[in-house]
Amino acid sequence: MNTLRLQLRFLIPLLLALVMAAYLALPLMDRLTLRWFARDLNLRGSLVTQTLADSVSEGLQDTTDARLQSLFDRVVQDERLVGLGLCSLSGEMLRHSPRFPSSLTCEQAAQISAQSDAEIRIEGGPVHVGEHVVMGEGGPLANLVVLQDFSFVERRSEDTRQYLIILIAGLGAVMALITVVVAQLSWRGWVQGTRALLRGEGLISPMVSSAPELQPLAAELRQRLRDLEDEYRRSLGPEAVWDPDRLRSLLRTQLRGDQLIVVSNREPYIHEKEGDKIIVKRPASGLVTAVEPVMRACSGTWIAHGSGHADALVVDEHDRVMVPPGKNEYTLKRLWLTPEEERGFYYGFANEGLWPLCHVAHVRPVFRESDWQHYREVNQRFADAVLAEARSDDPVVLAQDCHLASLPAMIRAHLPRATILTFWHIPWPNPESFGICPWREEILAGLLGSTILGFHTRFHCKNFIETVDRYLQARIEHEHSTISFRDDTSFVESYPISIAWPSDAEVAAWPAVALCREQVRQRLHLPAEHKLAVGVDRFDYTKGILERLHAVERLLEKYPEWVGQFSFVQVAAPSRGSLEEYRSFQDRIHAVTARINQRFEHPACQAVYLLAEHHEHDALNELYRAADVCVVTSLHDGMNLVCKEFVAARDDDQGVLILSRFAGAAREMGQALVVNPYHVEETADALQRALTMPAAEQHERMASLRSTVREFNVYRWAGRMLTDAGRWRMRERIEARVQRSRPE
Ligand code: ADQ
Repeated sequence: MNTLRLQLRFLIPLLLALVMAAYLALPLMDRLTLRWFARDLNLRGSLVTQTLADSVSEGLQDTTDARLQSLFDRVVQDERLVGLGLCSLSGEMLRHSPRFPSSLTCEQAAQISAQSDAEIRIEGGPVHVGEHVVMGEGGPLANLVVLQDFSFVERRSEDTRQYLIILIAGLGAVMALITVVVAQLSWRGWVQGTRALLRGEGLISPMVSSAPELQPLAAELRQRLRDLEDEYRRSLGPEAVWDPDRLRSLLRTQLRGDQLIVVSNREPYIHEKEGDKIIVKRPASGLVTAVEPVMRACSGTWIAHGSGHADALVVDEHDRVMVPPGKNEYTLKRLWLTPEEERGFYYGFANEGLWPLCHVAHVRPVFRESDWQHYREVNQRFADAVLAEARSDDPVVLAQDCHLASLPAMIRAHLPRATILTFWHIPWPNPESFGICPWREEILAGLLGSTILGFHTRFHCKNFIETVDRYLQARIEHEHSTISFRDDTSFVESYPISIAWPSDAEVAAWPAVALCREQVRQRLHLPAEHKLAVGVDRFDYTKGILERLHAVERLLEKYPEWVGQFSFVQVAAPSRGSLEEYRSFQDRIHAVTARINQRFEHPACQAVYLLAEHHEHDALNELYRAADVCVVTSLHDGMNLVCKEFVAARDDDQGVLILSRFAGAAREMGQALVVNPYHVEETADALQRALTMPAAEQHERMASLRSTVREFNVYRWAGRMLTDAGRWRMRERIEARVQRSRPE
């Protein structure tokens, strides 16, 4: 409808101009035609007069007039010649043919003949009047008045008028068609160009749109977008440290208090029964460690699988419970899974399939059709829960991790305006490795329902983009890191995750480092000066626990003076114990620990303490503060938060971090002793170096690590993602406005 209106704007003036042209051209054409024919008839009249001159001269000498009469009768047999009249030089009618009008005198004929059209109307129709001199040998003899039929001129004029009207109408139609097509094409080019600009293409590189006439406007739009972005950045305040207040203010201003919904498989609080009492546990999970402080700062709703035995006892009729217990800062909405669903979705597809697939830690992924079915069904149930919780058609949804790869597209199908931020907490492998997943296209298509897709490192982003490039028909714009697939565009970006930096009040409440050292050593029956290294992990084969034990064994072998002087404490939270791969791995760790302890048996201590149980946060903090060294030797890790927790716990600026180069954290924590965990000798040497590192060097390294983690904390992680989401929403709003004003 709008397109028609736009086209009419071109067409109506065009048609008016054509009608005007026809209106002016037709009388002009008539006059011209009349003049041309009158001139022709004049020439013809002269010719007739010249031809008859001799016969008229002889006829004038005949006193009976019979010769002239018979000459005139013969000549006017020509159907175009209506009549002839012979006038004397003094203007007297001497003779005329029978149809010559008797009312026409010689004087009148001379006057009419002098006019440009020289036309009169007689009984048979219009005639042309021409007066021509009849020349004799001695000069002019008389004037011959020739009357010729003029009606054919009118007929021809009529024909010409018709042809002219048809020509103008045809010309109008062709011009209208060209106008419509050109207007339509130009409009498309315009819209494409404007859209490209709104996507930010024109901001960095010159416009690649098909509408060169947009160039002058592009500069203006670019300027306007830059102004808006500057305004946006200014409103965020100076580049200060990110903290809960700043995050809250970001939500209030940039996201205008929009609803925030987090979705993950793992819940942040688990209610369990202990005798008659219900207790609350925090799961050992990097995801929970990172996302929980963000939720506390922003309120909102967290949808997760209710996995605790007493979870159902504490929720309301909508399966909701306010958490943290006693503080009630946000809503936890629990979703219930049957044991079969949990087996297929969580243990099967996510943990036996995607987890080893993405970590490439030499454990074969297992893909079962039934697991995939469960995975899809459970993702759909999470998506339905999001739809049920959404209070508007454009909530901000934070989907977490590899358990929910299909979720973004499922939400997008019903809430096309939602801003979906998906964060992939584990690594993303290269295209070849990912290619072995039988449902690789479906997984990628599901993730590309996200508005923003986050990974810990640029390297994982690059791997993801290359994987999409390999397996999907999608448009990738590398310079802007966007992927357009079907009708959606996703922005792929790295957001290194972190921890909540402890507040001054929290730190003030911690027991002193000396006290922590003493208590931990007492608990393990160790002397006060005993050196301790710690490892804290979920009991998972990707964490490099076995390689770490081998390194400890090599240290004691290579530097035997440490036997009886040094111990390694491994805290391992039971994880995924119902999977055979995990059970056999855990058995192996127990066996290797026993072997090492036997080999380096000493009356004062064990070489390795394996504490295979869940620890509360305070207990872990005490251990971090008591340790001389923290060892993180993941074979492959998205980020790893343990190393950051260790650093945050050391307000005494002491302690040494040994960190695997295959953990995402190694990219920002260069002051650690970075090792290749597969290289046992290198890790053993790093242990030796850490145990003998002078306090001054420890201080220097730890202070630098602490300032990095303090600045790059989890509020910054969430803040950067939400800032990008805010910017994206602003662009979408502008684009929607352009769309609304765009003709259909
Ligand atoms: P995880 O592999 O679970 O998560 P990781 O970064 O190693 O994460 O953090 C584990 C968390 O569990 C830490 O907060 C730690 O304190 C806690 N934890 C470990 N052992 C524990 C125990 N015995 N008792 C209690 N708590 C324990 C995934 C990715 C990581 C990524 C995180 C966050 O695999 O690479 O860093 O998500 O994105």
